[in-house]
Amino acid sequence: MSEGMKPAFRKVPSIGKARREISLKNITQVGDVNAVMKAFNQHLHLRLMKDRTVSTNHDYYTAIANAVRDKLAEKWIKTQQHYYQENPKRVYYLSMEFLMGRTLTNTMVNLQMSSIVEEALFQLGLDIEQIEDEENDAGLGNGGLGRLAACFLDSMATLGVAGYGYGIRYEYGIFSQKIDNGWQVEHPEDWLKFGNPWEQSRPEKAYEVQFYGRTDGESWKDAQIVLAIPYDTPIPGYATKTCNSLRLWSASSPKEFDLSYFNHGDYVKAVLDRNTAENITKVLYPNDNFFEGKELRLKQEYFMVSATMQDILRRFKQNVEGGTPVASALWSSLPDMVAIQLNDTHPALAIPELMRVLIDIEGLSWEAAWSICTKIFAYTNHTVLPEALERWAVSMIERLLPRHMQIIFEINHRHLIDVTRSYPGDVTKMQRMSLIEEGGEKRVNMAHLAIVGSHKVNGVSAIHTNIIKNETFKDFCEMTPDKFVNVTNGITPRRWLKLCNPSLAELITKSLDSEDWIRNLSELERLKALDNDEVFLGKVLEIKIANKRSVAAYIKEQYGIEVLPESLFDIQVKRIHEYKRQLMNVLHVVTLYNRIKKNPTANHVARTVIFGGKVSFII
Ligand code: D6G
Repeated sequence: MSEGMKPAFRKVPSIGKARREISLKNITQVGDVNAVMKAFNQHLHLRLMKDRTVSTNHDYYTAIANAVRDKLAEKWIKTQQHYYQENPKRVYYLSMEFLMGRTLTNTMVNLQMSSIVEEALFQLGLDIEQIEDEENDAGLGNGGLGRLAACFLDSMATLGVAGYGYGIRYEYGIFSQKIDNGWQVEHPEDWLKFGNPWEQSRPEKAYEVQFYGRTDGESWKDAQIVLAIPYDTPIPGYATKTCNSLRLWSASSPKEFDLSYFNHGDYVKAVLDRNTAENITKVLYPNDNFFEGKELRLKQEYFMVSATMQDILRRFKQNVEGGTPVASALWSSLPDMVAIQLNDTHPALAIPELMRVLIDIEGLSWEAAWSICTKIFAYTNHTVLPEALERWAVSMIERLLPRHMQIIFEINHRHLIDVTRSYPGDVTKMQRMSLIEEGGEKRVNMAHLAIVGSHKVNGVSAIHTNIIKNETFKDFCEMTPDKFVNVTNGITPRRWLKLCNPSLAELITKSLDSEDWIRNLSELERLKALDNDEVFLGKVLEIKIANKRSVAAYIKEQYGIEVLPESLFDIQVKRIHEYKRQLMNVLHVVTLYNRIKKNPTANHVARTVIFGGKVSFII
């Protein structure tokens, strides 16, 4: 029996003492605990068709995940029904990455059922922490950009905003890292191998996405078709009825994919070739802050954008006219009903795609379509590193998306007329502000496209926004200063405080005599009043040392290294990248070491320096 197969029967109290104490305090309804136990047993028996003698830890995880998921179903259906009835303005967050991590514990927190589930598993004699460990991370992102997307979803649901995440259901997310003889070795992470209890496929809502072909005047002809199948994940808000959706697309080939082989009788080859289409959503590009310029990545971007825009417009039509064709006057109300946030330029093809649909399919004039477009889109810039900025070769876009290339040229033509009007005769400014970079291989500057097609552009911290305003996009900011704003990135305190550090969360709630901080983090300001309170500070230190002991035990178990829990933990965990200055950090460690060597008897603070991170190799 392999390690992973060891049954999670509890020998000692299975959860940390502090965690169980918190659990027990919070349980008010014994009936709720019994109901969870019953649901767990039902899923084990009826869904997995197993009993306790043959079940693996993963089976227990699947059973409890399904029991928790059951609690979401009603909220999810009701929220979505409510959106159809009330028709609020929808906020769409388009992102090529969603770094969701694990869902079970997060769902338990947001549904306020952690204590009940923990107690139910305890009474069933199961080790909850071992079972939680069975869940694979949904690692559909590289770092900050993808985690920001995940945190925004949690916040929108908690605030009751009708928000939707749209992205790609990669079969392989970020690689798993092994260190072999000091070198990183990447392994594919098959996160869907045992199924994903949190997703619900909706094959009835599949769309066709077109690639290649040619333009005939202003229409797109002879394109190849790939199907986009939606998979929905519920996004419950914290302590609210709201449950929003994350919709991720998976590529599938249509029945008639590559008809030529079928027609020539090569049935097996025809079936095998379906993989070409299905490869589109196979793997996440593991680049953090680096533009690779591969055709498959461009396909991924357009695939996500095309399916998403069709879905957004379908929902709009369903709401305004019960699904029947929308009169052209009604299209002008689209910006009142739809806001689309572009997480970096990765989904920026949504701009020419919306233009194409409104003009070529819905019959709107260029002017009407452009006015709608620029009211709907907003663009978040994440980086000013030149090597990270997307600049797709015109020749590649022309081949893959011929009609979009025509539209981008037209957007640029009209944009440059505006530039000339503002700065007559300034040719170098026109060159700098063009969407098309000349000189060498012609390229589309996707940031310029995103800026021109949006009504707001934001940086992600005050300092970053100042750089994009004064340096990176200076010309654009001078021409349209009101477009540029700062929106400092944040994190959800539900996952990153309440869930990660339950003891500290409890102390905060007790000290403030309120749980309001869980929804409104600025409430933490009230802790300032305790900055000299010996009792409070003593408790904070106690919690901190207990947590550091857990980390020390983990490090011992994983790496066989003993660290001093009493030492200062100096931790840098992020993608290994030149601009993140891990090297500078190492030099600092060397400096500290030299200081100790020089003066060993001085009063040095013991320090444990911890690095964590993955490297992406670009070939
Ligand atoms: C989620 C929950 C499901 C609901 C669906 C609506 O999958 O109950 O029917 O969303 O999706 P749209 O019609 O808004 O795309």
